[in-house]
Amino acid sequence: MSFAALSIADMTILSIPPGNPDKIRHDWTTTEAREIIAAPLNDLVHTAQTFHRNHFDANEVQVSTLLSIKTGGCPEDCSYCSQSAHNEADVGADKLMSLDAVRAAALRAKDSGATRFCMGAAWRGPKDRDLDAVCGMIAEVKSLGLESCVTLGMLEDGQAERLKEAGLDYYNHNIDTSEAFYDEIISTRTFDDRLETLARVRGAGINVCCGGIVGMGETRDDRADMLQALACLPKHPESVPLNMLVAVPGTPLANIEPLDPLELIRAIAAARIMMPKSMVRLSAGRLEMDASTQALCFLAGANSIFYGDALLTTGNPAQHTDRALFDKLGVRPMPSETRVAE
Ligand code: SAM
Ligand code: DTB
Ligand code: SF4
Repeated sequence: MSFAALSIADMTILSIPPGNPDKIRHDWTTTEAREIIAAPLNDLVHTAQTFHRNHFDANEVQVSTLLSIKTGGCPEDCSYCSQSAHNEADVGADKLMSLDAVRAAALRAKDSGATRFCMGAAWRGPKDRDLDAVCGMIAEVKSLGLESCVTLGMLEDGQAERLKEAGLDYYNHNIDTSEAFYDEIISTRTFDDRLETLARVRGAGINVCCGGIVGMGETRDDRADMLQALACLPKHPESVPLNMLVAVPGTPLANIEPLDPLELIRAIAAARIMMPKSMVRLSAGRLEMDASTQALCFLAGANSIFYGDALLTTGNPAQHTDRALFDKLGVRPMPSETRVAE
């Protein structure tokens, strides 16, 4: 398939009302994905923006706030991560946060305009007693009228069902990179382990938030292959976070050469074309990006961000900076709503 053919096909599809399931494909080939991500940038961004407008208000961006409820001391060896006990980053190992502290943080997030509250824990997977505590946190977040999301690592049988029962809206579990590059980044689990947890989350009827990281030394083809894997899941993830690596001192990737931001923009545009109804989140790495790069990310189809001064262990733009960015771009926060991709 040539990219030109994709654009022509899209013109036909555009006359179909938005939401037409015919447009949602789960049979992308890696050849197609690699052609799309490498297309001339103007064609790529134009097509992505056209797809974007078919399903979304192009001036709305969903706003999530992130909280690390259990920081550091993680047994996994993810080479990008400050929280791995295998790495030398300057992050201690904390205990699970109290329910009161979580409630207070969720209230602050709500007051500042976030619609989704995401809680992250540095675990390989939750123990059952940890899960009880997290279920209490989810119920609390829901009672404030916020959407809830957690990322707790790999799940065992029955754990996803318990989270669903507690009212969980989204589970974040990233495939992080292509299957071929996976072993270069993590050795304590496999790509298939991640897919297994994603299937458990789906099976329990929880929305899936799944994406990855760019800038870890992978090739453009690896980025295309990662997106192809996401777009060929039985159902597209409702939310696709694309993180630009935050190179943390003390991690094996600390001194890696920064990736050209245009490569992130290409990845976002390809994600938008291949998973047109998913929310694509411009996630980690915004602190290092200028307003023009972020504007291009939105033009390429990103429509969600993390809002608040911190991510998990690293920084994020100050809230007043993001409000100024939204004003400058004429972007509005997206009203709360749980979207369902296909
Ligand atoms: N421990 C759980 C897990 O790995 O699934 C949840 C927390 S983990 C920090 C969530 C995701 O954050 C990772 O899968 C990775 O995609 C992203 N992430 C972690 N450190 C990052 C970094 N330094 N730069 C960019 N993204 C990062
Ligand atoms: C995701 O894809 N990005 C978020 C969230 N899911 C949990 C985490 C970004 C972490 C960035 C590095 C840090 O702050 O430690
Ligand atoms: Fe642990 Fe998650 Fe960090 Fe990997 S990414 S070391 S699993 S907290």
